[in-house]
Amino acid sequence: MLIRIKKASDIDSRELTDKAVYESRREFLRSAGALALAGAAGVGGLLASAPVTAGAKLSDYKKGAYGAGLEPTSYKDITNYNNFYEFSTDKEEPALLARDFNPRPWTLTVEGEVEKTGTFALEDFIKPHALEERIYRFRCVEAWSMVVPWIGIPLRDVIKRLQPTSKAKYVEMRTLYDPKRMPGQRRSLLPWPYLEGLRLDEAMHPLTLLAVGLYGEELPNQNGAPLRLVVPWKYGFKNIKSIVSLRFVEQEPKNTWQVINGREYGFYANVNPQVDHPRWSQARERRIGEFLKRDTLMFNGYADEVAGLYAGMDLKKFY
Ligand SMILES: Nc1nc2c(c(=O)[nH]1)N[C@H]1C(S)=C(S)[C@@H](COP(=O)(O)O)O[C@H]1N2
Ligand SMILES: [Mo]
Repeated sequence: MLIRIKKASDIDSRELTDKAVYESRREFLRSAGALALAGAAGVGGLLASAPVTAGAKLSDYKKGAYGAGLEPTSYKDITNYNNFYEFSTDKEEPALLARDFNPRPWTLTVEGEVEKTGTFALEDFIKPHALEERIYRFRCVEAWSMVVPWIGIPLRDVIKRLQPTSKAKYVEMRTLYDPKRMPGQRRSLLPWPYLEGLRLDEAMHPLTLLAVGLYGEELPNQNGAPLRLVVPWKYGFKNIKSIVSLRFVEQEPKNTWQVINGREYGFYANVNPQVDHPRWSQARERRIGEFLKRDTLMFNGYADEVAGLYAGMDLKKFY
């Protein structure tokens, strides 16, 4: 099954939730069903037979100092209203289509301007005793938001251990590319694998988290198991899921949404109510589970912590 709607460069997230994709949904689901059957029959092998570990309780984490006054969005909404194009462009389908994705074992590749290059098992990367809960606001570029009780470790702790060289100015992250396990990758919706980047000082900021869980459990597959980025002052698309590689580089990388449509999606993607998306306002947002819209906050409410990173930059130009 291959649905080619348009060239990837012609599309964006708003259109993708539109009618064309909606109409292809049945066919897509049918094909996903066929895949699950193939797995059960042993054709897809590992897919259906491996134990599903997502959802296991995490016990050893400490409570972080963030989230005072924030009411977490329900577990149901956080895990059934997702953007994860590797599985579907629909918000509700990733929960279903990612159900049999097995995120274990998982390895991470570290490359580029860093002393400790190599391939690491996830377990060597994330030390369980270092885990911390952080309740953060989460703001999608589509003008909806959530509050998520993440569990993870500051990315800075990982980066320090890897010892970037003096040439490392940015870190580039990639999602797994495996069309057998990620049915959305059989369509050329996005240039796979999904890629995101941060300036090294953004990556080293204490708020920037590598998340392995939410609501006290390992990450559900649809939320980016087993490891995803959380940068709470940036739009949702920066928060890359199911990461398999970190690459330290000198030049600013081109992130996936910027490649698709650089006029509408930039590298920085800082939440900013004063800079509208070319086709809609970013001044307000709908918090999932709430009725009335809220005002969007500068840097998503984290201005005190992060505004200094962008001192002197024209945020209309570096959007
Ligand atoms: N690999 C990958 N990462 C991704 C996406 C995606 O489609 N693929 N979607 C992004 C977008 S647009 C958003 S809003 C968030 C959604 O995260 P959530 O489903 O956990 O709420 O994931 C981001 N990370
Ligand atoms: Mo998003």
